[in-house]
Amino acid sequence: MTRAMTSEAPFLEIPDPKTLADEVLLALKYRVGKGTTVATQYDWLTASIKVVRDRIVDHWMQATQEAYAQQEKRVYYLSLEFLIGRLMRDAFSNLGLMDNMREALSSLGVDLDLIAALEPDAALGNGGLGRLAACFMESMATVDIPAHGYGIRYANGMFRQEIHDGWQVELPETWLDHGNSWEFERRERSFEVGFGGSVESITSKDGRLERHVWKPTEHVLAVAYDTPVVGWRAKRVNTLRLWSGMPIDPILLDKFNAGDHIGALAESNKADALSRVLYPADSHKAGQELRLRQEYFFSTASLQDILQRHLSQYGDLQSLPDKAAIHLNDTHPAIAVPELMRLLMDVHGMDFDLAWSITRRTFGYTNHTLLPEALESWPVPLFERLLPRHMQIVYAINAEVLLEARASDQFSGEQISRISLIQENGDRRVRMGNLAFVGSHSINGVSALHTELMKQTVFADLHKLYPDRINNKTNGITPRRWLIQCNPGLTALTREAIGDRFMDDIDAIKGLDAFADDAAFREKFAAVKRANKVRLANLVADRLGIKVDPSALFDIQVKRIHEYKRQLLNILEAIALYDQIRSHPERDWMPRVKFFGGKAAPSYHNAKLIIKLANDVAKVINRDPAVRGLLKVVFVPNYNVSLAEIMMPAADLSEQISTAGMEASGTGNMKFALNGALTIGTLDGANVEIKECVGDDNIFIFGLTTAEVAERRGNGYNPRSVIEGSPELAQAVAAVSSGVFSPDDPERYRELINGLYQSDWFMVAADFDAYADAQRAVDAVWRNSPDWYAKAIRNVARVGWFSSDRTIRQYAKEIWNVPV
Ligand code: 26V
Repeated sequence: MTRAMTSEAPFLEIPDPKTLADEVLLALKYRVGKGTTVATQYDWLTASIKVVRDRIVDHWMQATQEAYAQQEKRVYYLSLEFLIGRLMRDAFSNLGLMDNMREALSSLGVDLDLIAALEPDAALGNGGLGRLAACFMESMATVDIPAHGYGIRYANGMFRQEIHDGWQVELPETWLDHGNSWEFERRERSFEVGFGGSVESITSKDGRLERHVWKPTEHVLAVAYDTPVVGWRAKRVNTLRLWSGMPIDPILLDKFNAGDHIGALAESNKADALSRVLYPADSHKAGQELRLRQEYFFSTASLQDILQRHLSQYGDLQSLPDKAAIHLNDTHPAIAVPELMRLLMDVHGMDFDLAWSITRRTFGYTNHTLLPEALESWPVPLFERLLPRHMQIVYAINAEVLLEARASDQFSGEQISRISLIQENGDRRVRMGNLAFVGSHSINGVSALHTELMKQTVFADLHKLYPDRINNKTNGITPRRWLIQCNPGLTALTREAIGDRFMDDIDAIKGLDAFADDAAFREKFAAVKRANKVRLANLVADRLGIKVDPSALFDIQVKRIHEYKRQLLNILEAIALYDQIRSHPERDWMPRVKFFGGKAAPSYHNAKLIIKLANDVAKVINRDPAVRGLLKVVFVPNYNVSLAEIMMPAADLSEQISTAGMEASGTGNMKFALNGALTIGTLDGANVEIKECVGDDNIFIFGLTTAEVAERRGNGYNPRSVIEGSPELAQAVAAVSSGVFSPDDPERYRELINGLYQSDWFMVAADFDAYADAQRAVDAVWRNSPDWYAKAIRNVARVGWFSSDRTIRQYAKEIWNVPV
């Protein structure tokens, strides 16, 4: 073993390929129980993961011991979603093992890329919010913060999407079929979780109320599964602890022994259900009881774990806020606020005031959406039935907050009712956003614009009451996964141009800016982009049988399908362009491929219809000889992290076209720009800040601003007159509603289009002409290839700020109060 000075990892011991090959053989024999002659590709994958995991464990133990010995403050990141993707490449790369491992495997006749492709995606999240949590875990390890992620180990993560005859079909994703080589099951680390029942009040002899005891009627066990998360150059290894539901044995045994086999099975199913499936909706009401059960299940298990760790180290819970920062990723774990109160008061005997002070000093909360339909609230009767003690505590907190609000003498009755944790009009509901807000010392938005809008809209009154709490932390992405691993070509070219410093300090990527004007460099950059496009073209040819030309402009919109993200605007523009190409064959059109990808919530009718429309439009355009290959439309099924890793590096144009004010931040926008795509986008979410960084000349901004959207909505927006006033749009809309793309069912899109005429809440019509003009401006720049690549290079050079390392350092300094 040498202390290698490879540029990949100068601080690490890098074993030579021979050593690694021997380790893989040993793992294959003793961990998998196979010899080389019978080993499947999958066995080689397992053996390789075990080898790298063993090395990670060494660093893990060290980090854990250090955190303990130094009495470091720990960060606990509570999230119902961690959209991790594959881990093997991440681990090889962060440990500096990629090259030697490739060589080691090759010496054994194994192809690293081939086995890497067999690793299932850990898809324990819906989209941006879950992927952000995964980037944060990697960044916390990288910037050396002692942190634990807490979530649920869903047996079925995000569904697998197939497209049948243009329609989305959802299939279960069984990512654990071959086991999970990364995780450690911790049967001994398990906690009881109760539901239902009643609350007993214990009084002292003289009749004073002493404490409350919750007597739940249902009990399950939360069992921990740990996955190590390794940072860049293995600086630190942190833990992602995911909970799995299990029946409590004695109950099961009792029932079984009493001959109640069905009852025993029912217990077991109930416990199982808690960690069976991820809710596949990201901004659509879940509302089901099981969802609230999942939220409580993982919140209480995590808090019990945190308190146990704290008590065993410090012996006293008063110091909790000094040694633990607990972060709520959206309102999904907001039930942790009354749960911590319950544990502190009912189990550890504190009074309300002390418990409340500790609680507020410990929690921070991030809001990820302003969409009213995604703001969580639970019906009071359901809340009360499932969590009777928490209901009492919510009322007690509410009384405290409302008292404070009234005493401040600055609120009307209506404002007070908006501050209340209980929504009183209509059915009574518990507002989880308000609960998370009042229980936290910091509430942050995820882009500058989003944070301002939070202050003006959902949290206006609470912000007035607690003016120091709302702050901004613009999102970020980890450059390890989203540049170094997914784009080795661009990484190598950048190293050649500016050296290796950017790999440790992404700010240094600024150095590329000077190369934008270097013709030779631009050509190399274009060659890298082309190779990435060829890779995507091959994938599309293999999977879909569609041939696309890598020299065409690759225009990509990949993200969840939602009306506010306006895939419909993009499709309508494709139709208009199609029409133009047919009507004006004499013009010199620039060839373009429009790629779409993304999943729709299974219950979201319009989103599923939009997927069908994209596929219907693709079918017509791709087959029409009059188009002469100048335009292709491709819907790539089952968009997930692994597909993103192929699509982001292959993009020329990044579509970020949400209705202004509706996308909290976006993080795909950052990944595309870092990989050298130019953005076409609205002034929404982090696009605003991306524009500031890359400069107005290197981005295509169009459309209404947030203020203009509000103004139009307020002043009687009339989409019909807008559609009629735009010949291109009118034509495209007429084609869709008359069945040009759905001859088998001409009525298919009638309602979707009626929605445009009647309300067009998402301002598709209002922004159409500006969008189409921006697309023609894109064509003009694309035509001048040196200019295009100069802009693309400037994008790469100028978006280092959107690294999640920067975001995490800001959280550490300004919210968590941990050193970085
Ligand atoms: C809401 C719900 C509602 C009930 C059903 C299940 C469910 C699951 C997730 C959510 C949260 C939606 C919020 C969200 O994903 N926001 C996204 O967060 C990204 C990271 O901050 C940000 O970049 C995106 O703009 C934002 O839409």
